[in-house]
Amino acid sequence: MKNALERLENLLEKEQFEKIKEIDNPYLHEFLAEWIEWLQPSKVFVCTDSPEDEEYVRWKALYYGEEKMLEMPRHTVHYDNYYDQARDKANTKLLVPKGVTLPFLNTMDREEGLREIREIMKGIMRGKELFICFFVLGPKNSVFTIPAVQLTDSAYVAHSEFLLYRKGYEEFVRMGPTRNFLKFVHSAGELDERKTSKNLDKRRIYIDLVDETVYSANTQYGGNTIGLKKLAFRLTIQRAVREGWLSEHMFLMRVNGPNGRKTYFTGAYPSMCGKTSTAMIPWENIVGDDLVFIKNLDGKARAVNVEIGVFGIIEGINEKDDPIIWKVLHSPVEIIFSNVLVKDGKPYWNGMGIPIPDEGENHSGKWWRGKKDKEGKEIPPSHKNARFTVRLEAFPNLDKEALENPCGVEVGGMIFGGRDPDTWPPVREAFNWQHGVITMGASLESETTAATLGKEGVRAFNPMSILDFLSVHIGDYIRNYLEFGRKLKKTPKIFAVNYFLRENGQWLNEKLDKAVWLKWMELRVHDDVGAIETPIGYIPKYEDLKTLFKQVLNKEYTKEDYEKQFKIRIPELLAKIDRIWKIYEPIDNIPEELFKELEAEKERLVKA
Ligand code: SPV
Ligand code: MN
Repeated sequence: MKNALERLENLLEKEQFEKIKEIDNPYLHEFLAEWIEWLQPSKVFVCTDSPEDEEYVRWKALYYGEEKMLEMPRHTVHYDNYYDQARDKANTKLLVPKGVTLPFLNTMDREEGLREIREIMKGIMRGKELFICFFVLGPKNSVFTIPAVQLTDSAYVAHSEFLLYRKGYEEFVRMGPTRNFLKFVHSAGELDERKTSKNLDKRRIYIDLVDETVYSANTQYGGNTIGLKKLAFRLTIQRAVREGWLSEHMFLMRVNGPNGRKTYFTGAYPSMCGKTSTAMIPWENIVGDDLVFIKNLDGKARAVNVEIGVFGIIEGINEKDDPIIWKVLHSPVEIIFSNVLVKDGKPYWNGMGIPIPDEGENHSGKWWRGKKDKEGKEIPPSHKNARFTVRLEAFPNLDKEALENPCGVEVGGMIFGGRDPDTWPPVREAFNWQHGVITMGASLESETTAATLGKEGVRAFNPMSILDFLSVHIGDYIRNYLEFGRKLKKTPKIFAVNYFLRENGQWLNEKLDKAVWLKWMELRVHDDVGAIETPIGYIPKYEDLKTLFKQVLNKEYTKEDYEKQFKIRIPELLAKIDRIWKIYEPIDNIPEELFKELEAEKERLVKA
């Protein structure tokens, strides 16, 4: 039997083989040889960190028709199959050894799952080109760095990754023989005439937790395919819980306090609940909008952005509310638009605040004109989950130093937020780490959105906004969180926000009010303002908010609005505690502290 390197020499053209040979890693060679033999691509391209190799991928995305050029230089559009434009939760499964049960999570017997996915992927790349790409998660040369290799036959997926992640070929060369890397194998499968995945009945996303490998087949939507994003996230959560750090679904941003003070916040919100738009508030500074690693370095919680780009929701982005994103989307930086409306080479989307064409190419087909789909549903101009992919360096408000710092930045505050119509006030602060982790993070509920396939607007339990991605037992996950805080010399303050309070069908807040909550939280991190103690934590005083509304938004803030927004909704809060209690109660292995905290909160509410 030939060794892996010899097999690769046979499988690859000379120039490509030379690139692989540079990496002295038999584990990588074995993985590559096995999968190239199995997938049977007709051509293989290996991406080093060179600009030429990246350019090759970009060009191939156009050549194979997965992307099309738009009028603005460096802008392209990509379409996914009409029924493949959000994460497919039902077909995303964690492959676990026999006997392992993970509450809430979609698991499958590992042996069986591997057999099925291998069968689906056998020869799936015949007639196609395979791209082998190397990236790292987190900054390079740091305690946070995690290397990863991606195999994909989608130049769109590879191109997206070049916008979203730091290049990692040199890192693989430097590392030499190690098993310490994550592996992703993706195939879009057979494509239709629009170059979108055709065999959706065989769409599968299988996450092998044992071998730290993710397989994704017959899908193109980024959340199902971009290996380093939500697929890697499952693997890094598992590592984090084993090793005692945090891998979270959070933005990372700088809030600018008085006298040039810089305070960093992380924020965990489910998809489509204001995460990106919070991180993009024009007068604050973004570091990242989706994923962070947080480690205890010298007793302090320090965070890095896992990524260097944004795969953001485009719906509702308009010049007034999102001036920075708006400007970036209209400048000639490299951007992939997906599932938007295109007319005469220009992209349009729902809620962009200007009149848009009533016909053109969109996510439903080559010619859309207010038609209905097979289910009789009206098709809007763009998909609700239509997205843009762009590097963070395009944003003038990027905190570049924080993005690149190998030691990350100290976290001053951690925010949890969901889409909650009737229970939580717009902002409040936890009494302490444990109170925040349990009654805010672990008790988060949010209405479902178009970011996943399925019904929208249903209140759903979503602890730490992570449930869609969790890969370990929820009890272990929460225990790790509590333990992480206990070991810190200085814990970040924990806050909860809710931008979605409604009364009689009316929003109680305007879109930019969140900018005021942020400034208040910044002041609280440094104990610069007082607060009112309530049964569920500390809430702002009216006078402080009034001043901040004036300073930040030049807006009058009435006592009447304050009272409506910040009244403590006791029956709703009690009902919520009951719901959360019932969710955790039947599960084994939930930390005792969770029930104690919930009980204490309930008592405070009953007495109030
Ligand atoms: C999200 O839905 O939370 C996203 C996009 O950030 S996805 O890659 O689909 O997860
Ligand atoms: Mn996300």
